Amino acid sequence: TTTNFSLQFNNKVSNEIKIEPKDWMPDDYRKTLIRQISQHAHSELVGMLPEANWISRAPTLKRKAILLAKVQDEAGHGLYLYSAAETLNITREEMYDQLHSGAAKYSSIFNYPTLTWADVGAIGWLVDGAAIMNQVPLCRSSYGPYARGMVRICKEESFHQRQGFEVLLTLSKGNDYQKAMCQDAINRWWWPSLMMFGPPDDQSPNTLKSMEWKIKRFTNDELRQKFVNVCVEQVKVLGMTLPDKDLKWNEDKKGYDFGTINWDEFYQVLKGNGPCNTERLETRKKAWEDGKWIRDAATAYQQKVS
Ligand code: FAQ
Repeated sequence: TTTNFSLQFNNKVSNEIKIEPKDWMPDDYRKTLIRQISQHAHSELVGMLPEANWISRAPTLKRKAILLAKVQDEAGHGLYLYSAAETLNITREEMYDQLHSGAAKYSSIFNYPTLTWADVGAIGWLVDGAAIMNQVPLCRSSYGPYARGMVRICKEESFHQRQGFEVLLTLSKGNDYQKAMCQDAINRWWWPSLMMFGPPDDQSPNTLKSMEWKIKRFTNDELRQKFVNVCVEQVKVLGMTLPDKDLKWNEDKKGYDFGTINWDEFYQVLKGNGPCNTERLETRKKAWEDGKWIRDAATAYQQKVS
């Protein structure tokens, strides 16, 4: 009976036994996973666009090769995640439709523009840094295919984060113009990076249930706080500053207090009103349409050989 299945499910979750695709699971657990994993996958795909903007203008051949590899990694992450979501009984076509129609979200962060080369560094350091903070705990997610996929993704994200930091470190040792470019990129990416962790816990409708199901292991605010603590130290190595005059060590919580996040901006970006929402979605849809001929050819070939 459903009650028995439900008991088994709860037992597995509380004993840290992974839930696998063929196991019984509550409908809402499945729905939540499909929502989170597919939106994560969409973020990886759309996330390629801001940085890809600099592939043709990278300052050296070495930087170009590194950036190309990083952007390709993001495509790979998208593919692992779509595969993980497919095990929950949704097709890739359905997921793409949801992305292209605007029914599914992707991370707010990718709706900001990449104005200078330093943005490539800031994305690696801050955006990939925030992604790692959020995703390392997802390696322990209760759903097996998601948890396993996250292991490799996190290894690659660590390399991305370091390459970004190294881009900024190089700029920070450069001339006055390069230093200013580095600081400007940090200033523009800092607050949107904090928004990546999602709304504050008391305004996050999904956190409670996702924590109970061990899909999420930490709340949005907990991860945001860890990220702030790490960045405050790392920015010192760059000899730069974070654009927040309210950053202050708080001995009681053994972490840094920080200024107020502009949640109005966050919700505007979610509604489609960020600086690059339209451009990102259009680019993504065009890539999909431009690829139609190869999908058609592959399907025709498959029919011929089978
Ligand atoms: N942007 O109740 P919660 C990357 C939505 S990293 C847009 O707190 P939840 C790597 C949320 O979906 C970025 N929407 O939701 C990379 C929900 O709306 P819904 C991707 C956001 O799920 C680097 C509503 O607000 N990472 O791609 C955002 O418990 C460089 C209420 O929020 C992941 O997806 C946001 N920032 O917690 C790639 C990690 N925050 O769905 C290329 C996995 C919240 O009900 C280059 N995901 N919303 O319509 C998660 O950990 C969670 O889904 C959270 C949100 C923490 C993002």
